[in-house]
Amino acid sequence: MAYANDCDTADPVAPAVPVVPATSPPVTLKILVAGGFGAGKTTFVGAVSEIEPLSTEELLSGLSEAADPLEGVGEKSTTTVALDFGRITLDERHVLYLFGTPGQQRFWFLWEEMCAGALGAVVLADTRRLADCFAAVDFFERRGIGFIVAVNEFDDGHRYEPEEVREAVGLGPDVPVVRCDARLTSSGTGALAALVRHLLCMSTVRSSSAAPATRASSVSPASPASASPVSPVSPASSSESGEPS
Ligand SMILES: Nc1nc2c(ncn2[C@@H]2O[C@H](COP(=O)(O)OP(=O)(O)OP(=O)(O)O)[C@@H](O)[C@H]2O)c(=O)[nH]1
Ligand SMILES: [Mg+2]
Repeated sequence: MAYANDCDTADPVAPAVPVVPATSPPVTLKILVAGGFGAGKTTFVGAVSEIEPLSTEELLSGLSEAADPLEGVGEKSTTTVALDFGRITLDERHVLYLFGTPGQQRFWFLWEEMCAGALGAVVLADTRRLADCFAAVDFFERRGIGFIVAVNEFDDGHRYEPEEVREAVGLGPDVPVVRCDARLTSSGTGALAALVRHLLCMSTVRSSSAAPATRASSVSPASPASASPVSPVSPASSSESGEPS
């Protein structure tokens, strides 16, 4: 039987989407969970990970308290000194790797390496110390890495409307702000789903704005190259104080 349209997938002999051999390794997707000191990053990764998460918790010392005051997170006794790592298998072809960043300022130098190849990030905000998420927001904005802000609502924290948080943090209208409880798997996966929707939306906008530039460059090879939608890490990095460099 002849088909009038190549996109017709009814032909079982010639599927429109190539079948990937089942033996090839799954595609791995990297997502960061960032935010200020004690915002709930380790808790978040632990709640959504299907494996026992790798965490690098150490007891807080008096010295670290001098650098990162415990005001607002007084119940905390440990901190992440390197990273948290978790995994979510989406399907047999796609696996999500979650990397939780360390929150204390003295470990921010690790963020640069951790963000290499990251698809996007969840920035956890603790409304008791909202300003602590500014550094993470700046970090991802400067590198063009898509992120959402997930407001982790602690029991003793004030409940703000998402739009109030957007205004206080100075987020653009496109950045989603969601509420979450980092202790709950369903809440964490909801935040991750919001991030993936945002990344898909960003990628659609980038491809449609890149299309005319591609056409122009086919006419004139000297036209400036359009930004690559698949390269989330821009070469620019900040050396300003108060932010991971
Ligand atoms: N009530 C409440 N407690 C939470 C929530 N999320 C985290 N916690 C608690 O807050 C404390 C700090 O959480 P962590 O997950 O260690 O925070 P973190 O961001 O990884 O901390 P650092 O790595 O030190 O920056 C822990 O005792 C958690 O149990 C939440 O949504 N609600
Ligand atoms: Mg932690």
